[in-house]
Amino acid sequence: MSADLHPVPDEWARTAKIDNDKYQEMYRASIEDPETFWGEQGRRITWFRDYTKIRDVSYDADDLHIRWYEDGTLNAAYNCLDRHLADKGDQPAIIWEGDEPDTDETVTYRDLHARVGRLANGLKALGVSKGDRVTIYMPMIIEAAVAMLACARIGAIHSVVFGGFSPDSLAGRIQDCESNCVITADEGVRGGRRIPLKANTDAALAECPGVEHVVVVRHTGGDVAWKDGRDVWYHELVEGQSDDCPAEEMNAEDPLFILYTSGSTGKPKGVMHTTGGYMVYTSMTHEYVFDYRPGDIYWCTADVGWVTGHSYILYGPLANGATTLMFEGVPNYPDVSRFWQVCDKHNVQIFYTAPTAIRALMGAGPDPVKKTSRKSLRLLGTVGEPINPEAWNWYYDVVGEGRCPIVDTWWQTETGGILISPLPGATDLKPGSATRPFFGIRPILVDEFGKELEGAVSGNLCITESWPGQMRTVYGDHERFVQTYFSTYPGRYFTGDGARRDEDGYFWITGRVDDVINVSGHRMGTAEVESALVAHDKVSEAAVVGYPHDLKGQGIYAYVTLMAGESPNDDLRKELVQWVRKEIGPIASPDLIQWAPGLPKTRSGKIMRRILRKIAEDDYGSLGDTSTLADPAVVDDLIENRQNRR
Ligand code: 6R9
Repeated sequence: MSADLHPVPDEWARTAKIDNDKYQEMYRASIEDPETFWGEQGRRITWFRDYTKIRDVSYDADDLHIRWYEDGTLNAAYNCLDRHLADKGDQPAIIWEGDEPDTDETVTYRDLHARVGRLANGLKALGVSKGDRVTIYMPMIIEAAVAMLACARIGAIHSVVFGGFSPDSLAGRIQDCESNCVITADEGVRGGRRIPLKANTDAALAECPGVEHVVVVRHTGGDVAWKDGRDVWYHELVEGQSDDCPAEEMNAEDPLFILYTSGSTGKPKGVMHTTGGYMVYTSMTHEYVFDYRPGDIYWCTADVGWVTGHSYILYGPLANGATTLMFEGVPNYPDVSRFWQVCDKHNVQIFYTAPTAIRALMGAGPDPVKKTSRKSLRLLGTVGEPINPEAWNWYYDVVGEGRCPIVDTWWQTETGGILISPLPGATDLKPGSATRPFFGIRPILVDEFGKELEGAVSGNLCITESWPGQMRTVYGDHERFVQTYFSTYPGRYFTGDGARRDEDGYFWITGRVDDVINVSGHRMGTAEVESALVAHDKVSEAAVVGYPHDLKGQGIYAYVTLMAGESPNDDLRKELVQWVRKEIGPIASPDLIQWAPGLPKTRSGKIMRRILRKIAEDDYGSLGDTSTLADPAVVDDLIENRQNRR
């Protein structure tokens, strides 16, 4: 047995919902007879009208369609709320912990049901109805969850935009899905700093004439501008509304939400998820991957603006009648013990966070962790990017004191839920490996020609069969859906990730193989940062690549060519960083800018990113084939002048 293998602890194998025998048996059943398997699993949620059809899927580019439970009807909010009222009405549904340590609030299932009902009726009073797109631009407060569920209740499609995005990014997302209603707050607060959400919304809406209503939560009480007739306070909208709002009967394949995510080309795409399959899949993965047991306090530290927040703060946990903790703040405010203090304060059993947070906290040493108890913790999880074994071991030894298994969960906005992950009672752990596929998931590795590779090998990660939580289309652009995911390797879903499979069949995700950078677990398309840079009037050309970054996993490295007559200087460098923050948001800020008099291009004018990546990684020895370069001197210059990166 290899030294860094952590076998399933006996107690876990005995008490968990799924042990290894059960995993093997269920996995086999899910692959051999998916109809029966998913037909049974579909019953874990409540249907208004039962389904008779289970799946109808074709990955064929000419007729690409993905349908699950297509003649069933249900409502996502009903599944998250109403069905728990009889036996869990008084149980906490959401525990909210504010940015300041002395602020918190607990909402029971009964309270949450009532609050969702009132807002749903309020939205209806504004004229929002089934199929409308509602943009939600909110801090991590209970009203964000209420807003999502209120949309689901009336059949409106929510599009949550992360509060860290700029007015321009928000505007682009509002325009793309033609939202007519925005729900926001006066301000957000994170780590003691205020974020002007309403002011950002106002700026965005200057470019979005189609928005008729802006619902504003009073959160900090900060001053805001007001547009009469368009803006309405949340508390005034819900005042006098009935708690009771009948849940709209939705078809399984009616859209539940759109969530924008960066791709390797162009503007972000609106990943569209539908109702039935998504609810089945998030509820099932939440129960089994986290071995959720009634009464557990479960905490996922993501923001609801990302898919992890959608599936594993909100829909999965609430569908299971769990208690989910929602945290407004950041890991290092007021100090770097905050995560563990919150675990102690609320008696958290299951804790799910991102490797970037673990690396940052690891940098502060073990003492801030050790001064907290963490006795309640039973299981730890990670998501968003590969976790390096060093960080894994620190998480395991220092945070979990060697007592808590770690589930390293691999998945994507597109997949809706977790596809590759250990199950804590079934899977022996290896630090840095996402291990084995979840039920019904068939991952394969292919070479660049699409040939399936066998055995212990590295390749491009594809999934051959559909699963209920899979995205259905790119909103408004089905062709882009087909092109992006099903054309590189016809007949398969291509993830954009590379992976290695070891001799035990375990998967090790190595990272993106396309032009997407993973910065602190957040996806950023290089093309997006490039187009922001070239929009600056002193920039003539820009190329952006990722490079290894100790805390963020990957950092953003920009090569910038200035307009003729402009000369590089540090003020301009700062100005460009600010510019990108303003154009996209702080998460897109370049970490390093290198002035580049020219960019390496092929004779047909394509930028050779492979070479730029190597220079950014300080790996000049192996630039690979440079024979197609139009002007090899450009590369020598970039290597020589790499010191002027900052
Ligand atoms: C859920 C989420 C998806 C991309 C994905 C991959 C990376 C996510 C990972 C992981 C290694 C893990 N990723 N989880 N890489 N190990 N456990 O993060 O969705 O924001 O769409 O990002 O993140 O590269 O393709 P999303």
